[in-house]
Order: sequence, then structure tokens, then C-alpha cells
Amino acid sequence: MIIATSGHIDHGKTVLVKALTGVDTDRLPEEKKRGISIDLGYAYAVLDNDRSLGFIDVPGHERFVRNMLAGVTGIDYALLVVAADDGPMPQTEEHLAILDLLGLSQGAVALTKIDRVDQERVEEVGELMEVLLDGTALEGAPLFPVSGLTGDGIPALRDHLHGVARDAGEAELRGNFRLAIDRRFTVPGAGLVVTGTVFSGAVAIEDRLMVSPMGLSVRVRGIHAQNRESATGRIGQRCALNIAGPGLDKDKIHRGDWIVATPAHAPTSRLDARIRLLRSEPRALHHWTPVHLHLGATDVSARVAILGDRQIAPGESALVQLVLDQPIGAVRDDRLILRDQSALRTMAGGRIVDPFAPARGRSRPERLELVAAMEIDDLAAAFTSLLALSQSGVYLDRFAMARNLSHDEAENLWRRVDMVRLGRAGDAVGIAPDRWRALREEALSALATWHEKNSDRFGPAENALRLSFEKSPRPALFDELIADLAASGDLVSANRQVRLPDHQPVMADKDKKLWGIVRPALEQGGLQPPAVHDLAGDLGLAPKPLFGFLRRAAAQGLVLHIGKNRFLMPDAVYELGEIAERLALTIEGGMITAGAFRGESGIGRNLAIEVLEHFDKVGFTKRTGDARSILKPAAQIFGG
Ligand SMILES: Nc1nc2c(ncn2[C@@H]2O[C@H](COP(=O)(O)OP(=O)(O)OP(=O)(O)O)[C@@H](O)[C@H]2O)c(=O)[nH]1
Ligand SMILES: [Mg+2]
Repeated sequence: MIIATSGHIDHGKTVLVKALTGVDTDRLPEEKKRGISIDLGYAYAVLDNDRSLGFIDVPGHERFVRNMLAGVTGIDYALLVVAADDGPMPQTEEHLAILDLLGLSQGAVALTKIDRVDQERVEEVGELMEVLLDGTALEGAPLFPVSGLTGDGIPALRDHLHGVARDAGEAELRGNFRLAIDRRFTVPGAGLVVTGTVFSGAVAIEDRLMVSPMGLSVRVRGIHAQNRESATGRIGQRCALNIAGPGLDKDKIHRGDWIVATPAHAPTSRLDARIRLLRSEPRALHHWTPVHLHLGATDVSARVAILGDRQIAPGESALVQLVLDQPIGAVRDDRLILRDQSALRTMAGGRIVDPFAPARGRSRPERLELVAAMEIDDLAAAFTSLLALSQSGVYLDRFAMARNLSHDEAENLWRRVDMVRLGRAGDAVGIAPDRWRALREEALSALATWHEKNSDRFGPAENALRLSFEKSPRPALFDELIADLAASGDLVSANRQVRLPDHQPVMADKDKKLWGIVRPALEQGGLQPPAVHDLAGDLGLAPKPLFGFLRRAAAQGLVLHIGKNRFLMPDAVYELGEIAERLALTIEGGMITAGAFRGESGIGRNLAIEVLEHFDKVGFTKRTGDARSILKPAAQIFGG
């Protein structure tokens, strides 16, 4: 468990931590000289054989609230310190407001310096604190009168903290590993060490991690968890990680960076959040107000875009989009604090709802419905609501990343939820089963309508069918739809054209006769039948009408128009596709050039280029520079 102090300057936080742990956390010469804390201090107290309590001691000075914030965003338990002689002071209230905005409900009040006052004063300040805590997340927190100097009351406070830690047990392991870096230093002989609070997941020696948001890959060489050497570290602990990696040096890493498991590395600069404006704010919060956003151990300047209503009244909670000046790492539920532009006062705080918010349409009704779904705490309920709202499906990786789900947690969720899962790993999409059924039906009825109007043709180009939808699905989703319909035998897809299985294009008698002559000639031509002009010569036909006929035949799917003036039988194109496929397998990297393809297929140079261009057009290959890679199996594109 990690406990952080908080409270006004000079109220005895550091002395209290020393009384509890024996450690003086004021180490900087400047801190010694001025007798105040400036930066975060760290101390540990042994709890039992294999566990200890971690303390983060924060500075109380109003100028160092930024440091205080870096210390308290990831803690489990707040120890609010107030001096019995002074009573509550401005940073007592500001720190309490921060703890409340962060939603910290676990904590206690330490009433320090009781050696300086009489019992009556102790009771008086106790009552003042009770009133102050009223209505906050810490309402009803126990109060411990202590003296850090005489040791009075310290055993009772210590027993209480130990009891809380024992009752809490180990934090439940969840999510990918994320640690908010608050210090980094080099240790002679060991190298670079970063320390911080583990927000989620676990880490083990030899793990590969990523410094985020910059994206630097590192390896874990050693771990200290709660100040003890350990093979692993986990959520709810403070850890020091000895890391190594190419290009790594101390000056590249700063407080505020994260060190995370690679799947959790997803920098973002637009985040939707629910925030509450402090009741004590003098004015309503307006759209596009500049602020300082504090999240994890970082702080960045940002603007607040209010979703929906154009202002937030003091004391009110609302959804906002935070538009950052630079990217940070964040996931749903990360707690945040907003301070004013000049970093003089705390204004608001809350939690991230969607770390990957869109730049456009952020306040559209459809978008607000999605945000409402994402705000649902229950994982399966939130995902099911998103599915129901998302016409073109939910990107699974994105959902898992936003919620920081580990691979197993995500797979477990996908199994529990009723959905159709589409696409390949990396950009897999989940779609609601009834939506998928509706899409299938729309495709088939649009196709039937098309056939009715064009009974003499094979069928529409896939993209034309897509565009005929009332609301056209994304191309990638539509590809999945066609593949699914083809797999179930509900339609036939070939060369990016589709037809219903029982549709036979009607051919005029005259054309039937011509086809009887042309077909054998094309078949005989194999992979390289004559161009239209030569074919006309061979068959004793006029080129122009032959060309017209071949185009009609192409519309029926009987031949394929390749290049400008050549038509091939579909089987020949399929075979050429298989040749390209085999060729790619023999080449490292799988990139085929026109020269290699020509050599392998034995067809002429011009035709080879025209065939490859046709391959690009139908989505079989993709050209990069002078070479092409294969995108899909030949059977899928040409097999229909
Ligand atoms: N008499 C008495 N003095 C105390 C007690 N606790 C702290 N002090 C004194 O109060 C002064 C401030 O104590 P610190 O512990 O440094 O206060 P702090 O809250 O850590 O101050 P910042 O970190 O600067 O916000 C020091 O001179 C302490 O000796 C106490 O219980 N009794
Ligand atoms: Mg201090």
C-alpha cells in the first residue's frame, strides 16, 4: 500500500513520516537550509515478512502543488496533516480539495503538534476538520492526535495504518504494466534507474518495456519493489527499475513519463473526461479555457472543450474534451486535476473516460452517446452498449487500449460478449450480430435490385454495391461482408464484381453465336490471347463490333478486360494470379517485380504490366515503388 501525506506548509508532515518510518525525507540541501519540503520524499515501513508500507511525503508550500500532485495521483491512502496550533490553513483546504477531486476515499487526518496546545484546542481543531471533510470523499475519516516530536499518539496511528494495509491485502492484479516515473538517476555499476508508482499490471526482470509517450524500448535489469530487491513488481507498489536499452540516457527521461508494457504505449493528446469544478471557484468554467492538466506524474498545458453545454457552473460535473499541447500517456479512469493557466489555483478534477477522443464532431449527439457508453464502469456492459451504438463496429484493440486491458482480459471479454468478430489481429472489429445480419440482408437485396435493372450483366462492381447502401459501410468492413457472404454461398465474388449465385446474365442470340466463335480462340490463347485487333483478323471479324461484343461479355463476367485492348478468360487471370502468388513465396520479403513476373509467366512485357495493374485494381496486389506485395489469396479474388 502507498500512503501520501498532504496538508499546509510546516504542519509537520515530514516530521510525522520520520516518526512513522525513521526516515527523514527532506534530503535536498535547499530543503535543509530553508526547513521546508520542496520535492517529493519517499520512505518505507516494514509491515510484515514480505510486505511494507510506502510513504510519499509531499511539500505543503503553495508554490509546489505541482510536485504534490505528481505524488498523489496514484496512491491508495491519504494522510491529511493539520497542525493543532494553526488549524486548517489554505493548503489544508487545497490539498483536501485535490484528494476529493481525485476521488480518494481512503484516508485519515493526523492532528500534529499536540504538544504545543491544550486538550481543548485539540478538540476544537478536530471539530473544524470534521466540518471540512463533510461532503468530501474523505468524510468520516478517523482523526489521530499526534506529536511528531514527543511521539505521542504515533503508535495508535501506526497500528491503524498497518491494520488498513493488512485488511486491504494485495491490490488485484489487472491491466498492462504502467508505472508513472517520478525520479530517475544513475547508479554506478548498475546504470539508469527510474522510480515511481505502479498504476496497473506487473513487471518482471528481463521484461521489455516502453518509455512513453516518447516510445523508447528498454529492458528491465533489476527491480526494487517497496524498497526491497525483487524479481517482480506489481500494482499498488512503488518500484525502482534498473533499465537498459539502445539510445537510452538519463536526460531523455523525465518525471511525468511512463514506463509501460508495450501494448499500453499509446500517446494521445485529446482525451474525453468527466470533471467536477470546485464549488469554491469564483466563476463558471468556459469553453476553451486554458489550464494545466495533471495526470500521473506529468503536467501539460491544455484547453478544456466542454461537451454539450457551453459552461460548467461551480460545483457541477460535466463531460469535457481536454486538448493537449503535447501528447501524454493516459487510459480510462486515470485521475486528473486541472489548475489554472498560471498554475496558482486548483480548479477542477476528475477521471478520463476516453483517452482517444476524436478531433471532429466531439459534441455531436452520436458521439455523446458513445462517450456515455464508455463511461459505464462495468466492462461487458460498456462494450455491449458501444456495440449497439456503433454502426460499423468497434475496434477491439482500441477499446482494450483505452481500458488498459491485458491480452487475456481482452480475450476473455470478447468471448463473453455476443458479437461477430471480423478482420485480422491488429485491426479486428467487433460488430453486433443483429447489425451484421442487417448488413448482409441489405447487400443481398441491393444486389437483387441491381440484377433486376441489369439482367444482361454479371453484377455490380463491389464498390458500386457498397455505395448503393443507405449508409455505406467502411471499405474494410464491406470487404469482410462480401467475404462472409461469399463463404456462406449467398453471393459469388470474382474480380471485385459480385452476383447472386442463381443469377445468369441473359445474352442476346447474336452474341451467343459470337461467343461460340470467340471463346475457343481466347481459350486457345491461354495466358496471352491475341489483342482485339489481331483476334478480329484471326476470326475474320471487324475489330469495332468485336470490341463492343467483348465489352458486353466482360460485363457478364465471361471475359476480363485487361489493359486497353485485350480480353482474357477469367481462368487465365486466375492462373496468372496463382503464378504471382507462388513467385512471391520464393522471394524474400515477397515483393514481386514486373520482370520476375514476366519471366515466371512467360507472357509479354506489356501484357505483364497490364495484368499487374489489373491485380492492383482488384485489390490482389499493392504496388510500392517498382514491386508489389500480395494482399489476399488469389482464390479469394479470382476463385468465384
Ligand atoms: N512541537 C512540535 N513541532 C513539530 C511537530 N511536527 C513538526 N514540528 C516542527 O514543525 C516544523 C515543520 O515540520 P515539517 O515536518 O518539516 O513540516 P512539513 O509539513 O513537512 O512542511 P513542508 O514539507 O514544508 O510543507 C519543524 O520545525 C518541526 O520541528 C510536532 O508534532 N510538535
Ligand atoms: Mg515536509
